[in-house]
Amino acid sequence: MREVITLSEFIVQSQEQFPGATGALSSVLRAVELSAKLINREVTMAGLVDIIGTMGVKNAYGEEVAKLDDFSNEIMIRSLRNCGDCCGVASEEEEDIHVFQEELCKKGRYVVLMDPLDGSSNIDVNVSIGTIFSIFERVSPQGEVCTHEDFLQEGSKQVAAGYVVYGPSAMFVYSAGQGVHGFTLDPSIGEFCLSHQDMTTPWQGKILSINEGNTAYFSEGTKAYVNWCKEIEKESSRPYGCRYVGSMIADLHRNLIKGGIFIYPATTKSPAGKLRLLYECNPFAFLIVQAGGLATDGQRNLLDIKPKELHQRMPIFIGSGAMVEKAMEFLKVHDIEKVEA
Ligand code: AHM
Ligand code: MG
Repeated sequence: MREVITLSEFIVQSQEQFPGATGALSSVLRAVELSAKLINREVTMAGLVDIIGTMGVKNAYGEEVAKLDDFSNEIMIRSLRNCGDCCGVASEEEEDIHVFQEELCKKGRYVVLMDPLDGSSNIDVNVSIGTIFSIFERVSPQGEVCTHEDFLQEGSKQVAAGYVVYGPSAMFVYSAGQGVHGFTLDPSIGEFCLSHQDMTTPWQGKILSINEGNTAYFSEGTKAYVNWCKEIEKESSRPYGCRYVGSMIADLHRNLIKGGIFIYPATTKSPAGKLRLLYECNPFAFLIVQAGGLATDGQRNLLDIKPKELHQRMPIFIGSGAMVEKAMEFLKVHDIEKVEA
């Protein structure tokens, strides 16, 4: 008798808990799972074949698109189109939304927002990268093509979100609003198997993840918090350890398990921060809050922010609740109250 539960089995079993569920969300999740397996295969092979490198094409922000980014984007779009329950996709790699015109897709109930391969600067150095996804129920009528409004919804309205980390093992971590669950790919059977059920993050952690090289561009509040994290105070385990891979998925995956805070703040160079609200901040905010942590832009809950545009950037303070609250106190005293005084 086998003990293993695969991701596909888990998705179907979870669906049973929602009376009246049609299986449409399960079908979208399985499309993401299939894409993840295909992307993982390419990422694993990247060191062996000539797929590494850039195509010389720029994405919506003028950044060079690496070949694997492009491949991952195509794979995700194709799988989501084929599943028939998704009516459109927004991707970090594309300027505008992908509206699926097929009759079957028009009947689809869900839209997917994604960063098909995040951390792309780490691809050619064989460091963990990953796929991030966020699923919303459309607000436009089923049977018609999807609209921008379907994608510009507050993060709190996500029905599911997750990420896949392509690391020493590939892992698929997701939440459909009933806890966070992690599945590790068993390459011998080609299935993601339940390895981390009901993941929770410690309320107080010991890890600080921030690109400290940008200190000169930080606000006074961010600088003061980072300095406080480095002070000695035994009762609260300070100084905290600094860990920063530069792949959001790797940094947040580690912090989710071990406890810690990940910060990509507003800087004088990028006043809205670097990371995208829809493709990076919202899905992680949904997951971390589900795991018992907090996610803010320094002042507001990230999940309450109504997006204005597809590629909107947002500062992010996310992770162990006590650490996020402390960082917000510093921002309040040094940035907000000082400016107002
Ligand atoms: P990308 O979407 O172009 O890959 O950029 C996002 C990545 C995140 O994974 C990571 O947290 C961040 O950029 C690192 O940025 P920096 O190198 O400025 O610290
Ligand atoms: Mg990204």
